[in-house]
Amino acid sequence: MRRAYAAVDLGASSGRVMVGRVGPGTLELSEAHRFPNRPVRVPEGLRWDVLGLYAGVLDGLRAAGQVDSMGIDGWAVDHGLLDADGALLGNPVHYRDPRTDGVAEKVWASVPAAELYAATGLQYAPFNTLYQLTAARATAQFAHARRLLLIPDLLTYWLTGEQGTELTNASTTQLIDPRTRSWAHGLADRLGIDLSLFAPLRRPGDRAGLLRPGVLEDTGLTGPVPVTAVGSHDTASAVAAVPADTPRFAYICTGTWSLAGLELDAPVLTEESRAANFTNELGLDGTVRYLRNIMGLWLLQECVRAWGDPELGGLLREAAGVPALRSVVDAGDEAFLAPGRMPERIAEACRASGQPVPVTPAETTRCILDSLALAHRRAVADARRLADRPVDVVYVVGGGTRNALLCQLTADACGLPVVAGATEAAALGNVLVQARADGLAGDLADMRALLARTQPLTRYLPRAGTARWRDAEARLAAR
Ligand code: LFR
Repeated sequence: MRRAYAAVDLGASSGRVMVGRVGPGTLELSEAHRFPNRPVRVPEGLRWDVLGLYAGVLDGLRAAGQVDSMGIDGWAVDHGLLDADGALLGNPVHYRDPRTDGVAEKVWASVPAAELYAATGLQYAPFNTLYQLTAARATAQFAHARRLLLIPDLLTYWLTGEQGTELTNASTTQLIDPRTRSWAHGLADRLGIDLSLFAPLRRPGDRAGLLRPGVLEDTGLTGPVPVTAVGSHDTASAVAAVPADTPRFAYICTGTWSLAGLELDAPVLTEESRAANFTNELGLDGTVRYLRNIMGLWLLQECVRAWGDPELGGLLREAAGVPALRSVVDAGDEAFLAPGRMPERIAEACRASGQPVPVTPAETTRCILDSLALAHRRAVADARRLADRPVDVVYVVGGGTRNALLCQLTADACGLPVVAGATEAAALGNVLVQARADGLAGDLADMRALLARTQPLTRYLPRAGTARWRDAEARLAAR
């Protein structure tokens, strides 16, 4: 018997509603609806159009048709604040909004960065929820806030009327202790953060609620339709869907970000790990997502936007013909976080480091892809060293798997075979957690075996010339 699950996956540039049909040993995924996610710049700053996203979810559920359950995953750290009546206070702030500039330093004055890392294992990123809350503290909106819901939990609340805080996404707030997998009470007390702002924790596989009658009416679905908590952090769902057939793998989830690292069964909280800015986010079944955030295809998306949206295929073909590794930038650099002027900012970074300045779109594209591959190489090597784990193969999942040049360059740079597939990894992980809650899938290894059997995978072998990547890495480090 086959069952149907709707997976809502919200990315930084688009949202989609996918339908996964799962039976014993079978899995098919199809797209019901895709809609743009366009952040809006208003006088107060950069905001998410969360009502537009919710409308997209409802449209998608209608297009999906009758399903046995649904689940939502999305990007991390961002949230809505609710008042005492449960109404949303304002549009959620975008993690690229500059309100957190300089905030981390203020937090570190009361809790040093090393102590924060020891308590939470979370990388430094200016947008961690902890810093966003600190930035919001003095606002009128915050004074009225009685509840904070992370974006997938906010939409789940609108769909079901039930409030919760899903654990994998909660781990990106920097208020969770990755050893106990529960709130870091001591840290929150020291920082004056009231944890009762958060709804109770729930875990992937838990029942989050049922679609409200009004939602059934809006979508044409017949109830009861359960909403299942999935790995609601998109990266948690994507890592769950890495189709690995060996434990000796590294993964790179590619999309707006590249998230590169290892799946571990315990966090790495050493000072060396903090210095390397590795994060210990929580995954399914007691796992830890030990990874580094790399700017990812955001760099290219922003350039393409600046160039007036040329056709990507042609641009990538031209970029493949540009000589390799002429100039590289640090694709982990926070300087690239904000939107705008990306081609110029990349050119400036090359100029400032005494490298040839890319001029044409093809040259800039090549610089970006070489830089991403180099950052992938560094992240995989650092993760192996810091976690003391062997790696034989790198799995690339997510939207970047469509970019064959990036996959090949990643194999070359890492000096390891790359297996690319599961383009809609987050949706696949989302579906499988729902199927498992229904008794149709087993443990993580079982889920991965099913994916390895059902997803088209492409293998890229490293080409000769690893030394050139080592040289480029040394060049970048010397600057
Ligand atoms: C990827 C992602 C990353 C997170 C970033 C901001 O979509 O969720 O894991 O660091 O977005 O939320």
